[in-house]
Amino acid sequence: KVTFNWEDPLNLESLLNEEEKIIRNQFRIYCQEKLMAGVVEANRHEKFHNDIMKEIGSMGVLGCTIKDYNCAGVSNVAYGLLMRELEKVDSAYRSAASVQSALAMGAIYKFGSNEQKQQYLPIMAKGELIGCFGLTEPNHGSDIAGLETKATFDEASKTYTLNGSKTWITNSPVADIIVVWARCDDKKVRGFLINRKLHGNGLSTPKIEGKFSLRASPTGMILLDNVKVPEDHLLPHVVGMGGPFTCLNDARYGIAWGSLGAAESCLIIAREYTMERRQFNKPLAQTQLIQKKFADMITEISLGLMGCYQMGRLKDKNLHTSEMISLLKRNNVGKALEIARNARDILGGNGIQDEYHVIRHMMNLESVNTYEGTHDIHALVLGRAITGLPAF
Ligand code: TGC
Ligand code: FAD
Repeated sequence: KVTFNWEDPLNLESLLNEEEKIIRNQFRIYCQEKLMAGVVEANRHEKFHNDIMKEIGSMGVLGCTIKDYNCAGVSNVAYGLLMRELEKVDSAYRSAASVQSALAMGAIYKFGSNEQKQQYLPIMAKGELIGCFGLTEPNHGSDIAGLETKATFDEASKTYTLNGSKTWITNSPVADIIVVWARCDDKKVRGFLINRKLHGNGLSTPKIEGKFSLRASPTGMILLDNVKVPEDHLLPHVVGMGGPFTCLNDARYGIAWGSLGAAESCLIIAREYTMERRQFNKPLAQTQLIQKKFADMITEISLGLMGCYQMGRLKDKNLHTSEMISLLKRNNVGKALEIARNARDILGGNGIQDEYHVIRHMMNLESVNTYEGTHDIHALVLGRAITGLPAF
């Protein structure tokens, strides 16, 4: 007899292959036993342990869709399942993994030379070198095509000199390999790899203080004051904004899965809470308003996950478009944020206490809704696709 499982209403499990289930189940144990144990302290005291990158690297999670270079080469659905497990714990850990995998390793894999790939990808996959991705600038967030950071080439020394500033950069304070997108003398945008050990003169990456969101991973600036980068650290195989945007597609896809992981955690916590908590002589769970909220939550989560699954299979066959990813990133993060806010409300006063986790997810999702293209910017991407008229 087929029974309804509220934790997997549309039976996503039946669509996964054995390899995807095994990868997901092994990683779930690490996330729930190891990462969960430290997350409240990490969030409370803004602690990021570099060892976490090594641990998740040793499990094959970093750059896991990349074939070769000691990466796992798993399906896009497996990658999504891993991001979901990470974000069930905290969006900051998924963020760190997204940036390392999709943005930093992704830029090198897609646009780097063979030498750059050999030099950096295997050690980044192990989490022994941490990457970050510098695109946003103080004067250019959503309208990033106007970026002002400059790269000037000197023929005699065969070096580029980088000047400018990037802001709101995940992991920049702890990064060893800094991917920076800059405008060259011909006004075109290109990508550069700054190896902090080799090219650190003139580079600083101050942490942004006072963050109420993603506290378990550092966010900072990248300040470039005549930083010299040899020409062999230019990413040779891309020119123009298509470069960074292509990397963003992969990270946004991971966020679409991950954000629903955070939402699932909020639902589970809220459900357990209301089964125990009695008001007016009955469990809160036995009230119509609470049950309606749960019904809305499982509906949005399960529909969102189905969309992610379909997107992942299309991505494996290279049949996806960036608009599809905009649709899912926008909707899933928006729904996850709404679910977290409702779960917070359901927990009453306890909802604002970090030991109940929900407020942490809620505050994290505020960032997730903003970064990698805001909720409204993705609406405008879809609006342009529907009408043919750019309204940015
Ligand atoms: P537009 O004229 O549309 O395009 C310029 C060129 O880029 C190409 N392109 C894309 N290519 C691949 N994938 C995409 N998603 C692409 N979107 C655009 C396009 O084909 C064109 O190529 P070409 O060869 O014809 O020149 O660009 P636009 O200037 O009108 O901008 C459109 C808009 C607003 C959608 C875009 O600027 C945008 O996406 N803005 C949002 C900025 C953003 O997402 N920033 C993210 C920063 S990184 C980050 O947040 C990391 S958080 C990490 C974490 O912790 O998880
Ligand atoms: P703005 O672009 O100034 O937007 C402000 C508001 O205006 C938004 O609501 C937006 O939707 C709205 N808006 C903008 N344009 C329009 C329009 N035409 N019509 C209607 N509304 C509009 N960037 C990186 O490069 N690398 C990173 O690793 C990274 N990590 C991040 C980590 C965190 C915690 C955060 C918060 C941000 C991070 N970012 C990163 C930056 C992020 O991508 C930007 O914050 C985001 O793209 C939005 O840019 P902005 O903050 O400048 O907002």
